[in-house]
Amino acid sequence: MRTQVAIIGGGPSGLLLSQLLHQKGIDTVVLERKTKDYVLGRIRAGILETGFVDLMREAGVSDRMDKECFVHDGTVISFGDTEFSINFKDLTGSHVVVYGQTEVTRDLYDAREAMDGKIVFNTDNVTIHGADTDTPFVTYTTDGAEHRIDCDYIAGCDGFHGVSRQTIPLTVRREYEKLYPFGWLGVLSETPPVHEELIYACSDRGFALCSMRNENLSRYYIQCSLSDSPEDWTDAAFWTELKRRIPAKYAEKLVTGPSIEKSIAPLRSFVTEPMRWGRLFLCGDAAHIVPPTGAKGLNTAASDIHYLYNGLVQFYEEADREGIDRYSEKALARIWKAERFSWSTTNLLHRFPYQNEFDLKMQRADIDFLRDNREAQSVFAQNYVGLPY
Ligand code: RFL
Ligand code: PHB
Repeated sequence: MRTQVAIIGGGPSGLLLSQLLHQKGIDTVVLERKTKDYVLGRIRAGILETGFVDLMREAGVSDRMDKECFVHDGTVISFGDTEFSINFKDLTGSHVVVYGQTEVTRDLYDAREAMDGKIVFNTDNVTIHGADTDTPFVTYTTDGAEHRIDCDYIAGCDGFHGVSRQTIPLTVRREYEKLYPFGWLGVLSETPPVHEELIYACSDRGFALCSMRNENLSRYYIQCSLSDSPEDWTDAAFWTELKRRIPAKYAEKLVTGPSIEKSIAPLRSFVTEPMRWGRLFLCGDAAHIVPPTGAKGLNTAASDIHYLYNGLVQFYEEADREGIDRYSEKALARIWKAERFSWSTTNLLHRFPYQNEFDLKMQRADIDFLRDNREAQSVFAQNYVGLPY
């Protein structure tokens, strides 16, 4: 088989790239290790920057999102029983939207299928060959048979545990990582959200987040120990702990119900450099991870896709390699800023095991400064709604 761009990974990054390139007449094949149902069963991000929304529109897959998403003009930050709002609209003129990663992925799959896009599921042993030559190809097996795809370029959209990053030799690749000493326990429940805006809650007992998917679907998180497993937490224990971490006014009106999903995610900051090796480009979680506190994971994947898509179009339409040659540099410049925001918001709002009384006072002073200072709020808001591409 031959294609122009072989895409490894059928998550949001790979599907969005495939769909955008298709609109420009550029041929792709997507290789996905799991089944479609498995990919759609993962509950992940919930907040989209307007840059992401614009890309979905450009890809021609925004109809349902435009109808069903919720615009959020601000967010609440609380500490103990005190709270304040950061008004994105006043401070930046922009906003974010609530539309889950599951829905984004479903819309992209629907669009790819409607256009007969080539997606191969259940692929094993995906291997990249000759990425640093002019004749790269990818091999894989499905149902015991080996296949080969010859291509011009390879997009490594296969997430943190994929093969693409590992293909880049260690003599070329440099990795930067920070692990945090806690995880997030997340619960999805068919209950109305406790508040119309998200609540990022810092408390003596640890961090909590009240988020949502729609009027009757709520997503809540609490900071938990890395040694915990979801089975350690009954629904009742989860709700009790959440209520203790958010202001009483919200705890009193929180509607609880059975969890329909419960999982723990460890928190990590990670960047690999460069994001290009010859004809292989890394995108999304394959190249970088952020702790979810700033809601940047999926959104940084989208900015990578924006740079790569435009670079590839520039190459195929104008025979100009400038965009692809500068892909890594452009993507990394934006990613490091999202890494900084996600890291600093995580530090601001979580309890760390080694914090002493002085550290706690510093953390509280940071939150008070954000509450009282319009410029500090403006910096937070600019980062949250998304830095320009
Ligand atoms: P994905 O979504 O991981 O998709 C990669 C796809 O590649 C496939 N794959 C392979 N396919 C073929 N061959 C191989 N060898 C392969 N290896 C892997 C995988 O099956 C998968 O389908 O990466 P992508 O597309 O870059 O998208 C990135 C986002 O998914 C990610 O940034 C966010 O979901 C991060 N994230 C969150 N971000 C937020 O903004 N807010 C959140 O609340 C939030 N929660 C989360 C998250 C990530 C989590 N992970 C990675 C465990 C919660 C979790 C649990
Ligand atoms: C979510 O709704 O899953 C969500 C929202 C905001 C975050 C992280 C996760 O910062």
